[in-house]
Amino acid sequence: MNLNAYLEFSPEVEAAKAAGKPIVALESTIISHGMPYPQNVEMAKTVEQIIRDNGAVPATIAIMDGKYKIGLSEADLERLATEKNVAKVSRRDLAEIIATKRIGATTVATTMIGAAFAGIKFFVTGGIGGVHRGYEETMDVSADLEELAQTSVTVICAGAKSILDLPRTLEYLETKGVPVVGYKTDVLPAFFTGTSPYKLNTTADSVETIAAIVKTSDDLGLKGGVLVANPIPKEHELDADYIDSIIENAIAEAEVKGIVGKDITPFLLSKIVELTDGKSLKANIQLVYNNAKVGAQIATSYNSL
Ligand code: PSU
Ligand code: MN
Repeated sequence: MNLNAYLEFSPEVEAAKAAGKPIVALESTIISHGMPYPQNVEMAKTVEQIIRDNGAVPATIAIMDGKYKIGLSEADLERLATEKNVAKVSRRDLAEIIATKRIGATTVATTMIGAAFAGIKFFVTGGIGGVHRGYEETMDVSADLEELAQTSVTVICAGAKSILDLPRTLEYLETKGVPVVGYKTDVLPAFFTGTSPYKLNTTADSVETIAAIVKTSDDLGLKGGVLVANPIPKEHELDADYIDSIIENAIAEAEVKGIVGKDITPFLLSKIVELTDGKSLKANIQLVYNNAKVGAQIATSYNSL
């Protein structure tokens, strides 16, 4: 069977493709495993609208009914947010979840794969997976990093949370040849805070510069993605010491409970929301909105090159 038989485009995305409009992909694990209901659905709809307001067309991606769905309806978003047993689909799970026609939410890795299949160059999310703390013991490195190394989709994020080992995550990306471009920053943003002690090699002060980097990477035939790190807006930042101590507590609880593998990131995310009394959720939503604005602007700029 041919690849297209596995893809199902929403009418909006289909029309955007036909018209050559800029399209921005969005992931669905952030909806099913990254945020509580109903804020997750609200966030998903608003982020799509922000992308439209900034001149691009949103394509939220998920696995449903044996298809890679590129662009979801409101009913699809609601299903992802409320159904039990929505699978968290990383690269290794992809063929299984499609073949067995289960409902699956795509991570950064599998959203990149779907976007590449669909001919979409840009993808907006909150945070990527990375090298976990305690990696020396567990060898837990997110498949997101391998995907960035091999799939040519630009990912706009707010850096990575300190649930991860940030310096090792940067080293890994360097080894794999993934450019990490700080948007108006020369240090890696740490998700809830706009800064960290970790210097970046590349800074861009305009969306046009980022679009030009992506275009040049394409022209050179370099495989792999570009990672754009866009700091959370100042007014939505959390206090660094406060959030770090919350994260320490969440990690300690995960250790006591013996949570590992694909369950660790969703566990930590929901624990952090609980321990901050929802403050982390508010910050998380705002940084995604900010990424949507910048991502749509980069995609629009790229389209005009
Ligand atoms: N980080 C967040 N929110 C998220 C995720 C990560 O702040 O929702 C999700 C993304 O879908 C990411 C996945 O691709 O978790 C990484 O999971 P793992 O660490 O198991 O690779
Ligand atoms: Mn892992």
